[in-house]
Amino acid sequence: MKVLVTGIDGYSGWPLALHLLARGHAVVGIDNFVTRRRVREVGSWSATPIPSFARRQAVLRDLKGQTISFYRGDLGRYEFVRDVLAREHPDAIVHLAEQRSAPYSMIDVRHAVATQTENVRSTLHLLYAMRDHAPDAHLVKMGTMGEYGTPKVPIPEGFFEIDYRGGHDVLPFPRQAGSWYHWSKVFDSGDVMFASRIWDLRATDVMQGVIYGIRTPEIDDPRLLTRFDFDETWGTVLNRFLAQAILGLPLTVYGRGGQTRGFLALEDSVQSLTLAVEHPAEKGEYRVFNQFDAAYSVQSLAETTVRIAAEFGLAPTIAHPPNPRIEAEEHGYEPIHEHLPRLGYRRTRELDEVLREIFRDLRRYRRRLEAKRHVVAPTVDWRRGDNRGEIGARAPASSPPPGPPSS
Ligand code: USQ
Repeated sequence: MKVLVTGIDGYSGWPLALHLLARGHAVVGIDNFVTRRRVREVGSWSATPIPSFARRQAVLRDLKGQTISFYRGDLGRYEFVRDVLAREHPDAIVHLAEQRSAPYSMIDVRHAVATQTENVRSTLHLLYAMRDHAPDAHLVKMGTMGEYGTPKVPIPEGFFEIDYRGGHDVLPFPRQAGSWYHWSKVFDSGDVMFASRIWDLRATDVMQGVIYGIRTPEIDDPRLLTRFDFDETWGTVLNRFLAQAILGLPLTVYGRGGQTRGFLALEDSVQSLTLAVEHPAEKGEYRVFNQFDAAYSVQSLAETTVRIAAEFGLAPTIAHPPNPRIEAEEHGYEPIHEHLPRLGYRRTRELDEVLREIFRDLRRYRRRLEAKRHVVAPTVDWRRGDNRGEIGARAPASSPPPGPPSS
């Protein structure tokens, strides 16, 4: 198959591209490198030194003889999207190129509006370009489990049966997102569902949980590493806990720590997306996959991190700063996860094993973590309208120690 990966330079996009290539697919990529810029905007960088995309392509060619056709450009420009689809005619499009951080979207009105307009616009541009230039292609759209919130009933995969005042129907399950970012994904879901219906497109909306991890089997050389974010805005919770443990900072469990989410190792996320690509939806079908392995509370993940950290001679403590977010801190969580296992999905990575792998890798990049320790603590507060003054406010007066140039 020919697979177009938008956001190919990102945390998930790059390992996905490597995996698709390893399975014999042709890969075309798009990126505008906005994540690299925005991570710099909050004063941070990837713990892993990641080369430029051109260098990534060259390394891939030298090491594995594989090539990626790459278009640098912005999905916010319709002509660009249209031209790539008209030229490439992909069989599948994995759309990862969206602003992916909840805290970033909550910084202030500019960041909220940028998140929602960019995310919704890029998806609409892809849908229109598919309609006219790749009507048989299958869109695998990255959504989020966070669209559903934390309701007191089991969370189905997209749709549920309902009896109401004598009527019966199968309807989209209600969405109760928890940030402007998560709401942007809700709007996308509505748009993709509607476009599939009116234009007979194929689409899979992936409600993905929180990802953790640093490696996939194809990342077998340090020059092929993907980015690893750990700052308050771009790092996901478990990756942050590991960075905090190495830095000797307390693990920041927000509030009571009963917040429970579905989690997934990077490698298994790549596996799931590949399964979706290789088992396309039917024409006119809009299907929803809940994509996670297991649900954990934030507190239990902090405790697991402490246990594994001890194997590495580290003794992190757990702190409970006031929760900067507005979210339930004690709740049930029962999401359903049946579609992917039916397609052959099996969990390949155990939590403890992945944490050990991250510790081993991150210790090598300790100096890069040290250089940015001032952007690890939470500052973006959901209650405030303007958080700009807080971001990176703990920056040291002297400049940080130099590290290898990379984002
Ligand atoms: N949390 C802490 N301490 C921290 C960071 C986070 O307790 O230092 C808590 C948060 O309050 C939240 C949970 O951990 O309850 C998850 O936070 P997160 O930052 O790891 O994840 P989130 O903001 O929900 O977003 C991430 C990705 C996003 C993806 C989403 C999947 O950034 O792209 O869509 O996970 S989900 O959470 O299922 O919506």
